[in-house]
Amino acid sequence: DGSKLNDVEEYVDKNVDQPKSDLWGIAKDKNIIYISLESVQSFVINKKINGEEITPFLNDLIEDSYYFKNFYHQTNLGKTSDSEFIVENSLYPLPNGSVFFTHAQNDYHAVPEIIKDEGYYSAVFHANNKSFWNRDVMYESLGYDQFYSERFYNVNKENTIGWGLNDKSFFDQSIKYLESMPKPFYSKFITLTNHHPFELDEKNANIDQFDSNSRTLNQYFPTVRYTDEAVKQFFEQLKESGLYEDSIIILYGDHYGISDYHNKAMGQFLGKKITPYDNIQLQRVPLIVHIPGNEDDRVIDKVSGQIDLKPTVLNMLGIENKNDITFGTDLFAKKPNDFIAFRNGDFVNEENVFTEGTCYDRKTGEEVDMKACEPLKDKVLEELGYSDELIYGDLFRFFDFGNTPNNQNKNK
Ligand code: GP9
Ligand code: MN
Repeated sequence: DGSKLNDVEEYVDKNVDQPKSDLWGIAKDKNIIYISLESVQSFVINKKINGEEITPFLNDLIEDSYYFKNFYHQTNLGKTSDSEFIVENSLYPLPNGSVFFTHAQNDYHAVPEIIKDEGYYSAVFHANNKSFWNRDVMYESLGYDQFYSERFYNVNKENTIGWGLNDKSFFDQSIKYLESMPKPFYSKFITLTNHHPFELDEKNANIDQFDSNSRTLNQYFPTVRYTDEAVKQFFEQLKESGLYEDSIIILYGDHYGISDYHNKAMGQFLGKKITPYDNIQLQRVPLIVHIPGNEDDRVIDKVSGQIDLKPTVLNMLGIENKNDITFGTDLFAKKPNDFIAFRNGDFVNEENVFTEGTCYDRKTGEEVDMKACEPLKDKVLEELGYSDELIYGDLFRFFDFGNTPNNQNKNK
């Protein structure tokens, strides 16, 4: 009922600030191109293997972009689908199962729906079966106009790696759809090649494997490199097609690729013993915001997470979205985030990392008195609970967004 919604609104009004940043409106009427980098974690950025950069293109791109080096994925069992859910809604994923499966018929107030009223066309590109993660159903609820799934691609033995169509062919075959789309558009490309178990034939592997007792970690580096090369090729094609200048390109890692099961090998690669603190720090994934022609490029070290992308993008587009419920805040706004919450109640803020019941100093990784983490512990659980209530109760049904008169899944 509506009274529960009041509680959530009250909490968000009190606790989630929505300041405007200097970048307000910088993307006005531009295309948005999201690239979801399958299983890419930040620990590969600016790192080498046998003298070779793992991600030479991303490393270069970072020099010419905003790079958030303390950006965390916040996904749970829904993996890629959770990352999509968080990014589009600025809500948390569910504690058990993928919300893409369990609550696909809910009312949402996702970015594709909000920007439809500003004349934006929206599409997802992902060369997997459309019903994987129940995407075909969920994308309608999120307000997407078009889903270029596997059936829009020519997939054969030659262009298949691991789970399906390789990333290079995926981008190559996508560009014609992108060119013919109504402008401005809001688009999302979901890569696939760098997926567990990170299989890659020798002729496509352009850097060495790592040498450890973990086959998974060993194979990870050449497939990450493959995706890096595919993204490089995509940027070239965007430039050739003339779309590049009018677009803002946002790349992010969807979730970890290497689980803590491989900590011994990971410790060998990083040259240290992996502690619970390190396990949290390994949940960092790259976030690169590339604005063609922008000279204000820098590395931003504030603590941030996937939950912040929706308000960030809406602010960049210059869209007033006052009447909404989001748990994240604009990444470019001055005020630092209070905290980044993980689904199990662990959290990170500027000072501390809290995990496995222990409080750490975020900068040094040293254990500190629990007093430092105590005040946020309950607040994080409270916030996760409010997000869950919204989803379980389908509370957006009762919400008056005010600024969007026709927000009822217009693409249905
Ligand atoms: C499947 C792709 C990978 O379509 O998104 O899914 P994941 O296993 O990473 O959730
Ligand atoms: Mn994934």
